[in-house]
Amino acid sequence: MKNKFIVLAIFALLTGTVANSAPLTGGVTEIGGGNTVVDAKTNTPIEGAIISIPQLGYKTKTDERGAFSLNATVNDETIMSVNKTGYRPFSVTIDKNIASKPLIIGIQKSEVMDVVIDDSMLHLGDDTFSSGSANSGDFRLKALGPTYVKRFKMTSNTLNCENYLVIGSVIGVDTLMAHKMKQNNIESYSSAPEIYFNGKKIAEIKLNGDNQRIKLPRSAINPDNVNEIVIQTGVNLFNKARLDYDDIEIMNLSIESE
Ligand SMILES: [Ca+2]
Ligand SMILES: [Ca+2]
Repeated sequence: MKNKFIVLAIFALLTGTVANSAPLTGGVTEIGGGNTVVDAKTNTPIEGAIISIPQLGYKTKTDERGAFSLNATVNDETIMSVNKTGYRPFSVTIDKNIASKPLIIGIQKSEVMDVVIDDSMLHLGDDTFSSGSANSGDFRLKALGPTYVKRFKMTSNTLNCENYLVIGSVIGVDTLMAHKMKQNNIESYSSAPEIYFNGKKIAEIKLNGDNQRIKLPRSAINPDNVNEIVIQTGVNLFNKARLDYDDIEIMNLSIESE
């Protein structure tokens, strides 16, 4: 019997059509080999892609066959990121179960108008959290504080497109919804992290997960000028004694225009 391989492939929708090839669309498929990074469109193996697990301080590279081994011990959910020049930053939340199986990862070529806002791991909060919080066992990076602010340029061409803020991965969000979805096991949930674009609130992050896409209102864009994204983490709604920010980790922020 052939082994089953979990295929992790997250693909953006390009003008309404799915830009990936058939073998990588399913959740589980049968493809030989170990961990591999391929081009999502052509299935060609990608050499020299950097695989990192920031919380473990782990980094490795794909060989000429696009193959890599994960010589890291993954227990709780953690974020794995794949970076390669010319491709969109990719990240995925993995756990012990996923990491123990061969991973086939399809990454997408970047488009001219893509803007990478941040490809590092960001920890928002105050470094205080209960052991039952989502992914608390994995937090290693020091918190930046409750707020992340980043300014970046957007061209006037973006006014002819649909523009999205893409969040590669989010872990540690302790909202009521995350609790209901069993992403944590604490009763004292927090308000949802909020996202602002040029001062206008555009979304709340209610759940942990990968590839969260938030549409940017066209009327709020400053064409050929500086634009600003602010992410404000939530507040524990049960801790009346002091302000307790929800500790969360975010990886890979970019703007994609389609
Ligand atoms: Ca906290
Ligand atoms: Ca948290």
